[in-house]
Amino acid sequence: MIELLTAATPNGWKISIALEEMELPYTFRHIQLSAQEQKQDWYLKLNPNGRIPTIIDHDNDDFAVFESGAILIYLAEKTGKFMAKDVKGRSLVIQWLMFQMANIGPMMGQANVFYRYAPEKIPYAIERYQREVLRLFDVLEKRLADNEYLAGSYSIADMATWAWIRGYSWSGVSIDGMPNLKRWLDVIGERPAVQRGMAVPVPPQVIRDEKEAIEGARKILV
Ligand SMILES: N[C@@H](CCC(=O)N[C@@H](CS)C(=O)NCC(=O)O)C(=O)O
Repeated sequence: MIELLTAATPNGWKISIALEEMELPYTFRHIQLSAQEQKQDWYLKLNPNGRIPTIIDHDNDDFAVFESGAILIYLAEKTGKFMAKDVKGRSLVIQWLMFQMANIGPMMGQANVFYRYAPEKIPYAIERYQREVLRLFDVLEKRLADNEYLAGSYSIADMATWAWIRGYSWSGVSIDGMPNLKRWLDVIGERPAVQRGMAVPVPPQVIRDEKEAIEGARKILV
């Protein structure tokens, strides 16, 4: 059985979505980020970066995996699902997964920090990160104009990217004028496994009280 250590954030949802899509049995443990549970010694032994998500594969010598992109690749290779097996197809999935890991997540994360959480509003920082987020969205929009999904078939790259893009309004940007991105967001959002994954560890609507979300995020920003 896989154990998922997670919280209700985009990087956490990627993995619960993937576990649901892959129909892998799993248990989950909610890590209380605002209580800094992710910085405790027992957790750092599993994830030296002190962030969620982490998985422990109890069917594979209690093997722990951290970094959400690495977890997705591990699960795809374990199940043989949602990642092509030929060299080029596999590379395409990894390219778009890396694009999410290195760009979409970090830039939307910074846009959220400066637009939503920072007690002091710094227009230069807000504009810089929102502009970069929109540039990245345009890369996706162009890719999705000719492709139903990012890497051909629906893959772990879509799961990882979708979990972030769905929160575009939280970053203070709009996807108006991006019909392909909107189509892709809607199609993936309708998948029953995605909806089940989004309810782990708590359904998004439960935590979408804006004030509570901002206070929680401020507690972990250093
Ligand atoms: N690159 C990491 C990023 C993980 C990450 O930033 N997780 C956030 C939640 S989305 C977190 O645990 N924050 C708590 C903290 O910074 O202490 C991954 O993809 O796994």
